[in-house]
Amino acid sequence: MSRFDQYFLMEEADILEYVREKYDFFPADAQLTCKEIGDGNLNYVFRVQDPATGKSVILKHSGVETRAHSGRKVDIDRNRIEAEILQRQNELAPGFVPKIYGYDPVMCCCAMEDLKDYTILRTALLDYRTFPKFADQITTYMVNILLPTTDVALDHKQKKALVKSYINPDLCSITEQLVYDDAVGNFAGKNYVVAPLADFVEQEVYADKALRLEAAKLKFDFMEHAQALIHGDLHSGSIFVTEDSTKAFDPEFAFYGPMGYDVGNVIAHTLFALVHAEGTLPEGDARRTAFRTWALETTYQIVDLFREKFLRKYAEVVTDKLAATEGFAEYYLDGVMADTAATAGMELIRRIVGVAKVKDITTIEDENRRAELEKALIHIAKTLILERGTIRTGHDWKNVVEAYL
Ligand code: SR1
Ligand code: MG
Repeated sequence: MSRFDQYFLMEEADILEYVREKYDFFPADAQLTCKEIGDGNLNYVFRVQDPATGKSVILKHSGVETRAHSGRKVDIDRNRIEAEILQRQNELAPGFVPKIYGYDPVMCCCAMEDLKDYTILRTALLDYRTFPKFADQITTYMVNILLPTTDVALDHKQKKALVKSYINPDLCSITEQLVYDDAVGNFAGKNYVVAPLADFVEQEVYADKALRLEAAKLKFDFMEHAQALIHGDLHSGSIFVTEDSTKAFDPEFAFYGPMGYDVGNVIAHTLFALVHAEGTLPEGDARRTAFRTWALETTYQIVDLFREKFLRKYAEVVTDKLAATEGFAEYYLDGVMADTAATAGMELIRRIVGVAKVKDITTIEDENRRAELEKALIHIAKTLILERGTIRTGHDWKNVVEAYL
């Protein structure tokens, strides 16, 4: 009999006892420390460390309710989905995700590698740090983890079994509501924006019928297009970086969905980082110029490198005979690029008007400047959504982004 045979929400002291009982990472006499370090909306993240050796491990533990105490119940199976997916992704893209040491379905607790030398990408970008290898690394990660999970590459029965295994209704419901419904309709009535942006959002977002129709189409595409096993929440807070390395984590929103959802998310948050620099550094500041150059180049490189690597990988992994027909890979990629543009557009709008805002914009203190930049992003977002079928290459993205920013 163990205290950990039945689920309960663990705190730091419980985690210390739990680690000793379940794992043999540390010597029995080690004076371990434990600290809760999570800052996300959903889970608890504990670092357990042996100060004598510096050795440490991360324990990610799910509660039945979000840690934000929103009253929202979220299936604790998300922890299983996350652990399994990270293991699968480590096989598909070795070195691009943290290592998983174990998963406990009773306590809904996953033990994983502590990436102590890494910084969360958003934190680094808010400090105006730039990462010249990021576009190359994140596109390798996305192509390598997405394409091999599709019907293009997998036996179709095996793929359908995966769709079933990774069905993730609670987390998908959050996305359906926050990214689609609330972004264009404020259906939950909880949206808010800074005062100088309010009229603009009423007219340009909530009252725009054409935009709402496209958002409805995109929401149903998100729900119905079981294309690839996607990360599902690949913003800059879900990515760790060093100068030389990129690792994606926190795939608890993962499910079978449109792969452009991941690519579009990455790009939306590169643009948020750009706007943060433009809104917080004075014009003419060398850091602002350097950051702008990096953020814009990175945005366009992500698109072009993804395209290039996607077509190369497609030829390598395709097993479906019809999907190998000349011209089909390009047709398939066009669909992914349209989803990429549209997702980036929805993500930009929802983070500006909705409840799940990002520090990139909330830390711009001058409300007028913030509203000006948010308007530019909303114009970009609307173009990305309404004209998504024509925005395919880095050059196409440049035309859209630099028309407003
Ligand atoms: C209630 S969760 C709010 C947001 O945080 C997550 O990271 C997802 O982006 C979600 O939409
Ligand atoms: Mg998260």
